[in-house]
Amino acid sequence: MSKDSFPQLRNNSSKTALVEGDRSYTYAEVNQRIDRFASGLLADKQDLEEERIAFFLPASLDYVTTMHGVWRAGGIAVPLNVASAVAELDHYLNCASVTRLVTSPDYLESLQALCNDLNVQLLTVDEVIASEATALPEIGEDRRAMMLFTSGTTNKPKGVVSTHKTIRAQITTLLDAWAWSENDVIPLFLPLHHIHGIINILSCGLWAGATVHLFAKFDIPKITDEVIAGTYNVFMAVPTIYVKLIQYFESIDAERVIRICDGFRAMRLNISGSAACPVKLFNQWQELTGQVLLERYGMTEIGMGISNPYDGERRAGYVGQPLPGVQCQLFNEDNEPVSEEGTAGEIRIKGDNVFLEYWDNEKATRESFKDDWFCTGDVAVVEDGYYRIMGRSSVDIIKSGGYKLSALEIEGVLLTHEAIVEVAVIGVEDETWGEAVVAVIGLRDGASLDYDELKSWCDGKMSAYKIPKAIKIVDALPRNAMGKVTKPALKELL
Ligand code: MCA
Ligand code: AMP
Repeated sequence: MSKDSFPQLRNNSSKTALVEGDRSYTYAEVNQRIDRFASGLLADKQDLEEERIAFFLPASLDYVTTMHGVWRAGGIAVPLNVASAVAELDHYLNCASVTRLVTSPDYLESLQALCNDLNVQLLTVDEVIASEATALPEIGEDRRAMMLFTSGTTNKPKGVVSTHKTIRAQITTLLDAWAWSENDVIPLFLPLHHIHGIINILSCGLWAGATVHLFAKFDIPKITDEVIAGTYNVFMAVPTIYVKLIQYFESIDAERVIRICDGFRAMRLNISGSAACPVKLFNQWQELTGQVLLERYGMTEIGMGISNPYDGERRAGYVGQPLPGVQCQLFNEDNEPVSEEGTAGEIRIKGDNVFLEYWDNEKATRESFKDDWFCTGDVAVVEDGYYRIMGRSSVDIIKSGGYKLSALEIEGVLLTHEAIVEVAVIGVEDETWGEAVVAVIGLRDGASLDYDELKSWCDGKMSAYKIPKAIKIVDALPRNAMGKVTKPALKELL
């Protein structure tokens, strides 16, 4: 990243950048640690030349040090999901041809065997950090910077590669649109292998010179204590988090609920995104806290694309208008632009915010662009000047708790179970999770399967949020004349 990025870091400001538990770190401390980490990564090299350095770290000073250190040394940062199963990590490390994996001492033992198998060097942050910073390379804005894995309609997640320029565009448009300032204080409890946590919260916060409070998980009692104390003035989360907060309010005494809601009321901004925010939830949150949720729409490949306004009407059930610098156009099934309001079309996006490529997958990259527009697969309509997301064009994509899941990937794992001969995974509407994963299963003759048995079998084979929440055993899956499973028909079986 060029020298004018993350100005407070570069200026060694004495302001607090990060709070982690009872420790806090100034921009100057973080900056110097990043330089020493980048120097250690380089050792005797001038530039990492886009070497893929993965990291398996919860939200922490170490995470920030590693991400920025890789950027400054000219590598590609590959942040991994710390809730991943080993088989998933195997895919990420292999797909990205990762050479080094950085983690904390806590995870060394569980990652060592995998790293040995894949010939990946496993290191802790402290092992990498050099005693002194050395000269770091100039990194052009068009260089590759980060790879995030995203599920698609194919079996295995693909690596979405963004350049330094992509990341800058994704951050800077939000700084203006959401009026970030160095007075902001925000909690970060979302996972740090997705845009929402990485760009919208952590990177915007650090670029703006704000203070980011890091949590390894969504710890409701601790976070709401800070809300009561008036620590935060901005809050960003997926809809499931707001649902879980409301459920928490139902389990605590009324006095505490009032104090928490007052804490939210005093904030300057509450944002919801990553999945549709139901109108009921939007209204409940406003009644409880007085906050009118700002809903926005984004995707790993584009960062944020469409947002309700900071100043102006935030309309329930709508995601607003394209952000500055983001070109957005709806297209109908004949590939023609849709200009009139009220007609649905696929959202396609152009702009510096759009990713460069799917790693090592030229075919998928080519197929995801039409005439230089990135095709999101999301269908929307414009009504009275505001975009409304109507859903996805593929039934094989499920959004659960804000995570995008591939039904095919889950089916692929379930099919390796000895009792299962056929399976179809679908997303079923759910008040807490948005959609819940349900598997419709056909069994081998004479076999039986109960849910708890399948759930524990899935443990370790996939991240917990991918494990079906319910199963339905059927004699045969419904198929159309072509022999293809008809997923919409499955929902009627449930
Ligand atoms: C967890 N559980 C679930 C799910 N997830 N059950 C059903 N569906 C799910 N999706 C179960 C676990 O199996 C466990 O069950 C119990 O809930 C507690 O699990 P835990 O992981 O502790 O849950 P949690 O901490 O309450 O997690 C909920 C969460 C999390 C905090 C909302 O899902 C989350 O962080 N989601 C955000 C993901 C995100 O950042 N997405 C952004 C990507 P048991 O007790 O039986 O074991 S999208 C993006 O970046 C784009 C660009 C965008 O637009 O933002
Ligand atoms: P991901 O691939 O995890 O980045 O997820 C991106 C997808 O999340 C988008 O393609 C949309 O389907 C969905 N999404 C993000 N924000 C919203 C929103 N506000 N409303 C509805 N869907 C959303």
